[in-house]
Amino acid sequence: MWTANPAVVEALSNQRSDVLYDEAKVPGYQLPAVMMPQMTWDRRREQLIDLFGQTIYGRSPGKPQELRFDVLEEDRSAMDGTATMRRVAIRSRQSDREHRFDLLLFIPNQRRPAPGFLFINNRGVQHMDPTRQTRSDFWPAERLIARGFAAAVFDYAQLAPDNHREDRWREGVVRLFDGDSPRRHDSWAAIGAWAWGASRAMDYLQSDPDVRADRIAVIGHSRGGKTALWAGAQDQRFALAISNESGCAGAALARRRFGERIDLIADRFPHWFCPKYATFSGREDELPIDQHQLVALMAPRAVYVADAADDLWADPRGEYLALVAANPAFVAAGDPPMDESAMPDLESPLIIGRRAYHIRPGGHGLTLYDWDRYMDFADRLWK
Ligand code: GTR
Repeated sequence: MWTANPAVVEALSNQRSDVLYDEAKVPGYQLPAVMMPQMTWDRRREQLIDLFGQTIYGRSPGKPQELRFDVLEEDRSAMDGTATMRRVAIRSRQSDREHRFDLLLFIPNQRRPAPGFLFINNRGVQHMDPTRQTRSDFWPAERLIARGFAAAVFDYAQLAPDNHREDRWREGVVRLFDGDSPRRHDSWAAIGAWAWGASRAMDYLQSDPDVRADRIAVIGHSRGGKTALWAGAQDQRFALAISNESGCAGAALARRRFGERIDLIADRFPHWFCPKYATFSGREDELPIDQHQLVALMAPRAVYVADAADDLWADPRGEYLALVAANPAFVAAGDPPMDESAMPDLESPLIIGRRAYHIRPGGHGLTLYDWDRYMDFADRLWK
């Protein structure tokens, strides 16, 4: 069973004495129930999504009044002839306002229609070069194509700039829907906007005959991982959600208060959440929900949660425990339960039915090791 390296715990604790990195000091807590007696999972799902919307991410609008896809560019012999590249403009219209963001897509020429990974790119367009002159391990498109997966990506900043100064984050789809109206306690914000983008990308993927839209994983790293979970929870078309080191407001249990906490995240990134969220700073036990329920919302679909050993800020154990605490929803779907005391060691991926977990050595990042494990899991789900 994995336990944090004491030297890492000590170093991080010395850096920030106000942050909890010591497992022995985690407070006792009681998690809210995943399922409710006398309530179908469909009904409970709606209720939970409503609660996450009201409390953390804000309530998202659905499709805009008008939605259009324009293929801007196509190259049938991309990646040395192994893939077809498409660049698609996804255009929305709502009460006389317009918005556009772009989806970049590579489809393997050997496998059509192809299952795929939709990546929420939170680290800049240098990781998604359509010409492939610049390549990146953060989004290793060639590697996905070589294993027969379509690789789709969008730049999250086109949906909502990741910047709270002068309300810059409103300048994407938030303005499209809300104009300049003042925020309510449950208004959506940047994470909601990025997740909305994933659903509009899925709208396009469903229209592309070369893609198996019923076999799409939505994946993101860190803030992108929080977004992937929220997108997957709300949009049941995603067959798999992958959270890479998503941490606080992602896969990590809030009630543990380990590593990053509500007060810390809401202070630095107020634009990610609805205004209500910050009011739970220091009152984690009063949250009507916790993150294991977000993970559970993937049931009966699949979910992969992964961590890095030195990234205690994201609370690896708290993420594993969230996956375990989602047991009722997955067991009801026919999976075996996961075991609290069976957190796997480094580089020993654990797959229990529709849930998977791994922790690798090293720090915060999305690596080829992580991608390879995600593809292994997808192969297994969709063989
Ligand atoms: C950090 C933030 C984390 C995580 C990370 C990232 O600064 O505290 O919640 O989202 O950024 O996105 O890389």
